[in-house]
Amino acid sequence: MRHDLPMRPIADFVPSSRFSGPSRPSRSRRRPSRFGRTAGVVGPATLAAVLAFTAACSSDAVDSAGSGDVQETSANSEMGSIDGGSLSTAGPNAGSVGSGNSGSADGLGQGGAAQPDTTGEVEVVRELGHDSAAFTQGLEMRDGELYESTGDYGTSWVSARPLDSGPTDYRVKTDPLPGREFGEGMTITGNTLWQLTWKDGIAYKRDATTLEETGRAEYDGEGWGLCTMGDQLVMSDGSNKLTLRDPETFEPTGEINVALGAKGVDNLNELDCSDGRIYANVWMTDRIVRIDPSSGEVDAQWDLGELQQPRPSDPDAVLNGIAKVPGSDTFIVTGKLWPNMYEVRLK
Ligand SMILES: [Ca+2]
Repeated sequence: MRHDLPMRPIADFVPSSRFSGPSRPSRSRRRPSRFGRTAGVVGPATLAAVLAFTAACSSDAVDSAGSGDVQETSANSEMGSIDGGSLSTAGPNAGSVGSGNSGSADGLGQGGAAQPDTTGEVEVVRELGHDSAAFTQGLEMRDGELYESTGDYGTSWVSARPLDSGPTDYRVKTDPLPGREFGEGMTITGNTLWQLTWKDGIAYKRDATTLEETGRAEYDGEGWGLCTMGDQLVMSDGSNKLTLRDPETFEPTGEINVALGAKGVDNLNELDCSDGRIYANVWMTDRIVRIDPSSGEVDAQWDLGELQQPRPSDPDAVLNGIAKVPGSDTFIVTGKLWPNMYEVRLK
């Protein structure tokens, strides 16, 4: 199945009426308090991580998003603008984001910076089944298998199954976390899988094949999304700040503050690190943004509001879950409690 979704203004996919009722289930997450930072990258380790990530991705850099209408800026040219890891909003596009006069109709500026009110094209390649009991918090692919972490109290597990298997034909699925813990995003680095918790401050370290627990780490603040960027982990906490972490110890090593133009992009949730970029679901919207890790700038964004319609009635059943399909130019995307996943190209 294939159909192309029309572009529409971003104003059309800010939280819709189905999310704005007077009461929201208690398990829903509340808006965090940390807002308002502008784009930037902090810390020398950040620079090293970005450079390593860019190098690691150079072989297939921007192979998907760089096609079609998307006009990429050379990551290397932006790397050159970072000076000793200090806060950077430099780069050739600084100041152009949101200026309203440098963008093209595809949602990107001439230099690769997104315009606030336009989006890229979403091409749906095919529809797949998804476990509608999965409160999706993390999605990632490795060796042809789809790994998923889920949330909510009592239903926070991690699973793995072949991508083309039935939606509940799991090769392995863990027991739920203790009922007081709320699972969040996950990522695989080497043979380790890290699983976050929302407010519990615990990152579970698991064998990536068996999903057996092999250790734990503690962290401050909330855990939302996670992905692996070269030799660093990238973690979201619901604000516009992404924290870089050591993949062995989980210790923080740097930060990326994400903005579109001069405005911080809050509620960054599930993440995918690929193509030299960080992709993020924006919680409670149908929006995926693409972040340049060297600057924190959103350089493209997409509206996935046409997927999984009609949506499940549960107000928590929002878009969440993005995983690059290795070796391809497509992503698997889904939502919490959705009966379907979609393989898409984000152009
Ligand atoms: Ca992911």
